[in-house]
Amino acid sequence: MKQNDLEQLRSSVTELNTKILDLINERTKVVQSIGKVKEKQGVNRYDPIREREMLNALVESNKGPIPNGILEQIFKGIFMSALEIQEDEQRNALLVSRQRKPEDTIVDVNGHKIGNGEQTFIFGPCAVESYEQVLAVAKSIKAKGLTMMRGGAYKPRTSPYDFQGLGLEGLKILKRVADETGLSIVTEIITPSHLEEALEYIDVIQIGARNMQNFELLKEAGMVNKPVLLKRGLAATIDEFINAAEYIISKGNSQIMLCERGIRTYERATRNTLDISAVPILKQETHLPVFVDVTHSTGRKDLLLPTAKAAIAVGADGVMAEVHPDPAVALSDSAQQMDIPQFDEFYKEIQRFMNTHQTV
Ligand SMILES: [Mn+2]
Repeated sequence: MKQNDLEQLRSSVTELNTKILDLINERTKVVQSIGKVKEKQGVNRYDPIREREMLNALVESNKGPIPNGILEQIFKGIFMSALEIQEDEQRNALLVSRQRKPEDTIVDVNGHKIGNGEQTFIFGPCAVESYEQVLAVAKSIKAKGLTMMRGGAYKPRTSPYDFQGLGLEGLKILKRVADETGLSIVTEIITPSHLEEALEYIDVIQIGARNMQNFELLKEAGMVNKPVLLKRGLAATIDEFINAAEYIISKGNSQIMLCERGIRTYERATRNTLDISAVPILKQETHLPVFVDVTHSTGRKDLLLPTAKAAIAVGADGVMAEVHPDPAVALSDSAQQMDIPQFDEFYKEIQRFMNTHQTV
């Protein structure tokens, strides 16, 4: 074969490649239109039966020389790519997605702005146990010039025989302390039926890890005019986490903060495994502020400070940790809560870290 012939053949291949490319793109456009129609009808975009029919038709009309097995492989690849494009579009179309809204969402809690580039700290006891207990922590928070406090009145616990929280009485204690100190209250609500009653006592609705896929609760939280702190489920993927936030925003409430709190892995050195890379991923994928809960992710007091530094270094909008005036007698999470002197030291070190590393 002469050199010229080879070049000619190669240029026909190049030409055919371009034709195939144009056809694949044309096909993709048609598939996108189908996707839009299906979306309106609310039907699933992936239709395996239709895919099988198309493959069979192709095999039937195959005149060769391409073997049927390879033909199927090629077309499965084409089908798959179209589906992936549709899935990407679906993800980018989410209301929480940064593609949809490039600007950061800034959550306003009684005038305190979260997500504006400065870090917010949320401290407080695991559970509300008494007025005196909450007040002691509140004073220590207030003394640091901070504005927010956490504390659980409803405690979803692993065992039904563990302390379940003071319920409404706990909310009243939180409200009393909030009124006396001016702090804003973040507290977990575990069922839609408690929500309305709780609203007058609290400033931020926390939806806990165990309730991240309690869709009724998410929808209800989406219908109220109150910021929501949504924690990542202990076995939830980032995609599932983002979709949980979508449940809230889809009902109208866009004042949402995400909180990474560790996920369950095989590792037992920590209570959960802090997925620190979730922070920049969530910041890229969504426009919502992102917190890291260093208490529940590590379950270890000696790791609170290093993980809080990591959270700030990696771009978190805030850090959450538990503080109890006397952790040894705490009714829940006693091993991992800081006492007040430890809290003072923790906060001093964190501030020192932030001053030496310009994080904004
Ligand atoms: Mn706790």
